Amino acid sequence: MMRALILGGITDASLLAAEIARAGIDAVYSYGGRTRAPADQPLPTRIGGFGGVSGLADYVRREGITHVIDATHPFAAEMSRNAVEACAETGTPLVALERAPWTRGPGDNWIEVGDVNAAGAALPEAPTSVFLGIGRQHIAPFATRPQHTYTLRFVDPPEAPLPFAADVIVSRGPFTLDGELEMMRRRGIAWIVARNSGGDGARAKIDAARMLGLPVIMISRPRLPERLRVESVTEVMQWLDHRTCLGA
Ligand code: 3Y8
Ligand code: NAP
Repeated sequence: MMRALILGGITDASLLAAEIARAGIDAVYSYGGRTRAPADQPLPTRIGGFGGVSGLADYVRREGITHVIDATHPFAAEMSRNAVEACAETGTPLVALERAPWTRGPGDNWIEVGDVNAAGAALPEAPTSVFLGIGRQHIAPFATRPQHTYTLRFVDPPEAPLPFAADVIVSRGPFTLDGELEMMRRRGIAWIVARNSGGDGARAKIDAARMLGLPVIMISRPRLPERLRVESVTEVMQWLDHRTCLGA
């Protein structure tokens, strides 16, 4: 009897959960517990870590999970690595639902860097106004460049003092082009730092930067282990059908 575990946390995972619920497939949706009030899902939902690879393997065995879909954000690298290891250990079929990265288009002024430390180093020395569209967890490297005026955007209000002076917008997205243009103009933003998340929910800042002729420091995705990867909910549903036909 099929029972799927969705490692979720982003829009695509919510779209998948809706499709799985509509198909009447027995499944559990899992959040990491990063935000105070994550969006409701049409499936039984668990919140919080599993306890590393062994914790996830134990969960899979205990809960009789027969299929795992890693629908986490492309930068949720530790969760994705743990899923590959735990599924190998338990012999559980795994597929990753991972949207394509954004690609530079005509008019895009991108400086592509490998990680958030390199992103800080790519900023100019002279004081300027920077929008950090990279959330809350990985902003420490910018503390070594306090000469800039920073605008941050978090899902929830900051609980601890920030590592550097900054203005915080609290908003969970998805974001609109008009909203991003208005924010950047009003704040006189001259540089944008972004992660190459892909998808539509955070793309508006990239389009706004192009329209305003602003440079974007684009952090490329972490390398993930080899695993079966699809880019659409439809392909995940076909994979589930196929596995069921095989009686897997
Ligand atoms: C908890 C689930 C929806 C889902 C919204 C998408 C869109 C906005 C792109 C910017 C970039 C950022 C951030 C972002 C994106 C959507 C989508 C997407 C980027 C929620 C959610 C959870 C999280 C966790 C949160 C991180 C943070 C990252 C903000 C829910 C809203 C910056 C990633 O405070 C914290 O600890 C937040 C942590 C991981 C990155 C970071 O390191 O701070 N997402 N985001 C998930 C969980 O607990 O398992 O609360 O409902 C989901 C969404 N995040 O349609 O409503 O692409 O799907 N989320 C990045 O790309 O750099 C925002 O502001 O422009
Ligand atoms: P991460 O660094 O890859 O994972 C760190 C640990 O958090 C994992 O080892 C696991 O703990 C726990 N975890 C992460 N995602 C989980 C999930 N969906 N269900 C249960 N436990 C989870 O993760 P992250 O980058 O902080 O992302 C956390 C969540 O936010 C994910 O759901 C992700 O999809 C979502 N999100 C992340 C980003 C981003 O920029 N990283 C953007 C949007 C949404 P244990 O080891 O204890 O199991």
